[in-house]
Amino acid sequence: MSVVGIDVGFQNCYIAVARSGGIETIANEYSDRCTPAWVSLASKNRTIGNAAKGQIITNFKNTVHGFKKFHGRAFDDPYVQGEKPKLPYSLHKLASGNTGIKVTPLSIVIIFVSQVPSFFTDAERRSVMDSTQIAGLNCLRLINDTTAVALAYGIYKQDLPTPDEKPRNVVFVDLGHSSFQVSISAFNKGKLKVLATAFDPYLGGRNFDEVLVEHFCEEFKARYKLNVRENPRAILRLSQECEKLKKLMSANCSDLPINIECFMNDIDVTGKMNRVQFEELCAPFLMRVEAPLKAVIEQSKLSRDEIYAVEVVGGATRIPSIKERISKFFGKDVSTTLNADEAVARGCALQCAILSPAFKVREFSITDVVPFPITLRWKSPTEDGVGECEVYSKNHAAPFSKVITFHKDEPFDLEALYSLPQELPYPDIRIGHFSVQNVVPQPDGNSSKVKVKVRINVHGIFSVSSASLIEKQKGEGEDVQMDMEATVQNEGSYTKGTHWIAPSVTFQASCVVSLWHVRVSYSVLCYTCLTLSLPLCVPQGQMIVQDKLEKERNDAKNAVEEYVYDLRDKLCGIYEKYTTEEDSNRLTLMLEDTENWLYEEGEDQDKQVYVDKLEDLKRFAQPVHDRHREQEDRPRAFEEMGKKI
Ligand code: ATP
Ligand code: K
Ligand code: MG
Repeated sequence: MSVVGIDVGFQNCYIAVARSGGIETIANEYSDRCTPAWVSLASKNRTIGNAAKGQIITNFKNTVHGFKKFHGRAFDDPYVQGEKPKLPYSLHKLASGNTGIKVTPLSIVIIFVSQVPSFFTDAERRSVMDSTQIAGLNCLRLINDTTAVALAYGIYKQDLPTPDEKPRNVVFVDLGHSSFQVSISAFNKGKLKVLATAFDPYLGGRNFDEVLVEHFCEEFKARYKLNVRENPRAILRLSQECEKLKKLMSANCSDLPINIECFMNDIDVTGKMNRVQFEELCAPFLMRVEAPLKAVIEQSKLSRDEIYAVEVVGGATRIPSIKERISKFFGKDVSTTLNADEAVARGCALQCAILSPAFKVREFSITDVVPFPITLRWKSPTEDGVGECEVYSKNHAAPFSKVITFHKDEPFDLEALYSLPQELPYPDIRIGHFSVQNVVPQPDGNSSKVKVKVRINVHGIFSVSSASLIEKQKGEGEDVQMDMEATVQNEGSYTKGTHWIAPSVTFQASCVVSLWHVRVSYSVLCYTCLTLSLPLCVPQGQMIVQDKLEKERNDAKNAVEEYVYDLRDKLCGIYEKYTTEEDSNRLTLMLEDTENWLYEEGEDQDKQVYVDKLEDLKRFAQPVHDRHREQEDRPRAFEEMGKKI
């Protein structure tokens, strides 16, 4: 058994492993502990990490990054639509309504999963569970970024207050490439309790890169008359240079240069920027740092002087003015005692070691929170047609099960949804639809008591997990629960794809809850790291099959492409004298159509589609082939005949 913690960031991935000597962040084949969250698909192979990132300029259409936020998202989601024009690769709508990435739909996450899975809340977390399942990984827990960091902070502290003393309250801030998360945890010996979380799901280092890109696009337009926006490769190169510049400015106040040779139209470009200018340009983003800090402290009901420390992690917290703002808000210096890049992965590995029987680790209990309140809704003949109750309030402890009692004389349906649409990063508030079946009235005709159990599990996933009917015993006024304790046969079944198939839940008793529909297409930003335990040799069977299929598909596509080029060459060459002008024009047109098709609709089709296409082409061109062969063969035949004679 290997005990592993994985942090799949929007930009960077880290993997930590528990060993007998402690937690170790492992290095990739480039001896780098940071692996870019990039995948590149060339026609015949795929690359991951640094190698993939290296292909961004040459193979930008098929080099994918930033896919973490597409987990479980509907294609029509405003976030997805907003990202679309910024991406060098294309997105498309899957049959389920979810977002697919055009290189090889679905398989993008699968491919990555073999190395490092990624994920989030209901829809996203389910999507991640699919991915880990497909990769054959055994995911023990999905854990909050900031909660993993809190664990990495707390577990080694020898001087935490005893359980009956006042807890030590620590703020954790994680500003990554794409999102901003804050939490407050209360520590006592052997345990941590998250008090509150807050976030800006759309604030991260990338915004600062984009500000610089925008600035230099304008500048280069004015100075060099270059329309950079029209050239995706130039934008990519400029983004890389701007990110470097941004990092340099964190350590340096003076003017810093940006130089790109042969940027566009063989023109070399140069520019400069200093930190003061940079902060002015980024003011709108810098201003957004405060809101989550304010929200988290208000929700925790603590005063600022009850905060013991403010620990910052995530690459973008290195921007000096971000640190200043955080420090000013809490009225104390920020601490950087944790490894800003690796803390999440290390916390995950620690959690995994705690959960794994193979390791003896100090016990440390974690209570997390529900980030968004959840409501159950049902049809009701009395309460204006609809009854509802909030089952989990904001910051309610998680994982957590609850029992809700209904008085019913027939089967009924329950709908779970997020209570506060304005708090969600997505427009879709639905979580799931559940049906409570086999409910009958009491023998005396009165309605029955039905106890319904709801649960937020250890991954932060919500479900209606069981229901039971309570029968009144004759003669006695008391409720007695009959022997109909529910047994859930399987907690959920996962199928290939990015959508989750509802679990079939069966009960021994007459009362059944069946989840008949869960189509989730929103997600929440806080669950972004994974604790998983995987056998020493990861079963990659499915991966290999997937790769093999992908290779065959690509080969079939290439065969079409090669045929197009080959025939085109021959039409102007050896076939020229065997085709009429009309035939030649017809074939040329068809080749052109096929070529266009390959770059558009035909870019991403099943193997059979390419095989059929090739057959079609060959059939069309057959008469020309035949005529050519006949002509070639005739003299040869004569020759041979001559020899015989
Ligand atoms: P997320 O958590 O949003 O999914 P991530 O985990 O991939 O993203 P991190 O690795 O924590 O993100 O941070 C990457 C970001 O930090 C990038 O935007 C990067 O440019 C920025 N960054 C790293 N070092 C510095 C620095 N010295 N100064 C400014 N920004 C930096
Ligand atoms: K990271
Ligand atoms: Mg991160």
